[in-house]
Amino acid sequence: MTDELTPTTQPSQVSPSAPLNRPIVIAANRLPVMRDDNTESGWTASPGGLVRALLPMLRSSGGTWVGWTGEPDDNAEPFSVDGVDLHPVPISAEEVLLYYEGVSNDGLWPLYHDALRESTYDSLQWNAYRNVNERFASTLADIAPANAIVWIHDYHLQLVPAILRRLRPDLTIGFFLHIPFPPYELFSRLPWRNEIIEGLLGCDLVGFQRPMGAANFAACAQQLLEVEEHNGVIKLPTHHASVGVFPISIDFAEVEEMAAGRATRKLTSQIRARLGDPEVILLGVDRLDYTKGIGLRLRAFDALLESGEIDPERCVMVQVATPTREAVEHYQDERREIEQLVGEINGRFSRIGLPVIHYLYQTLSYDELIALYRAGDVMLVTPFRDGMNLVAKEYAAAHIDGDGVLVLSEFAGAADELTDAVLVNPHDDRALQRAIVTAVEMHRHERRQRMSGLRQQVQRMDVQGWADRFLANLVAPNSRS
Ligand code: GDG
Repeated sequence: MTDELTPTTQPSQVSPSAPLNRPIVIAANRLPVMRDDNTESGWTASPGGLVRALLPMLRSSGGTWVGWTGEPDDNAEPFSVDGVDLHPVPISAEEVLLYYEGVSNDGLWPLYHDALRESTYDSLQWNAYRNVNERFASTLADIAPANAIVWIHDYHLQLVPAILRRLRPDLTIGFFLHIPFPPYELFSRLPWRNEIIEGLLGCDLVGFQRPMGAANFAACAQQLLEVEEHNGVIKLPTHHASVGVFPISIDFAEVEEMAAGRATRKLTSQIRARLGDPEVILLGVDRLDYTKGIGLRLRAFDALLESGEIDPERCVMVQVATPTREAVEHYQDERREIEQLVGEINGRFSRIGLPVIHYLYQTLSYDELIALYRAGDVMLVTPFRDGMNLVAKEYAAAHIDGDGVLVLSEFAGAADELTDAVLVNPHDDRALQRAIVTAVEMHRHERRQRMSGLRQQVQRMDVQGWADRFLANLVAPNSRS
């Protein structure tokens, strides 16, 4: 990377100021709601900081969220939840296979995460991806009020910005990529590489989690389309596209408040008791995804039990692996491998009534998750590659007792900010084992000092600040003139 890219190598600095006073329209593959028979509308807001940060903004700006309901061939009419207008985009069962499971999750996902699995490039799938992107763009063009701000999210919708700009040049268009953007050497494998870059350059502002993602994108644009990037701005005949860094975060206050509740405290004690009151609880919480490094972590734990560096009478591990993308073959393989490993390790090191690994292939309630974070003495976040990793930030926010150690992969976006974690290269098996032992044996004084640093950082840079900074940069004059 050259120094010319410096403006994109630090989180963007324009600070939020006055409210935007312009309608905002959000587009993401999924609507921020799930079906709930106990509510009048039949829907309830999905859990998660992103939804909580964006919904109030939409409510006050009179904006809309455009996305898929998650059910194939669902022709749901526009509806409202908690005062926010939602506009469904229908996706057929065939498109789910081709656009969602195919291009998005079997093609782009592995490639953008350093090609950890073989990616599929199929022109039939790509046609479906393009069609769905065109449908999103024309829906946005139909419903966005004049001069609105449109904020598009993630790798499923990378063609939308350019199509939308052609249809509605009056709009201000931003895009945020939640996952890493790969280096040119990997990205250039894609048969549709130019189309994706052209799609994203339809934006006024393209945002990334880490400086490297922004720099990779700018380099790909320069190499593939021969555009000039200067000070984080790419000048195009129709407009200027800015490139910036906006590390996403969580709702710190909400997690902290939940962690402090009496019910959580009770549940945390129950969890510890049910685990046999061990001295140290090691915890992993991930979607069961091959990027998250669950297998590496289990193998490191296995090696430490084998060598005697970790005593199964003192330490237990809890691994929550949330079901995800179960129709994609790579995910079925990953699940089989992890479950075999858990079985082997438990077979050798458990005692009757006291498994050494407690494995849950389940989605827990958020309350249970927060209680589990509180119970965890050592949190293991060891992805091979991750855009940010919100679990790392949630763990710090939940540790209101000021104790607990985070072991964090250098390859997670969170590693840029959470420098008080025990940072590790998870590809180095011995280094990962050493990091786990360091965390387990760490002196209380050091644990508290590091946890205080982690909590301050997450509190200072929460999800509301992230959304405000992105929007402030999107409407800032220097991003478009
Ligand atoms: C993508 C990027 C980036 C997990 N298990 C349960 C549960 N969760 C929640 C966690 C957390 C979220 O899911 C996972 O977020 P991550 O950031 O760790 O990972 P991805 O899903 O891969 O997200 C990632 C993120 O987008 C945001 O930009 O950080 O890098 O890959 O919030 O709490 N929630 C509940 N039960 C579970 O069992 N309720």
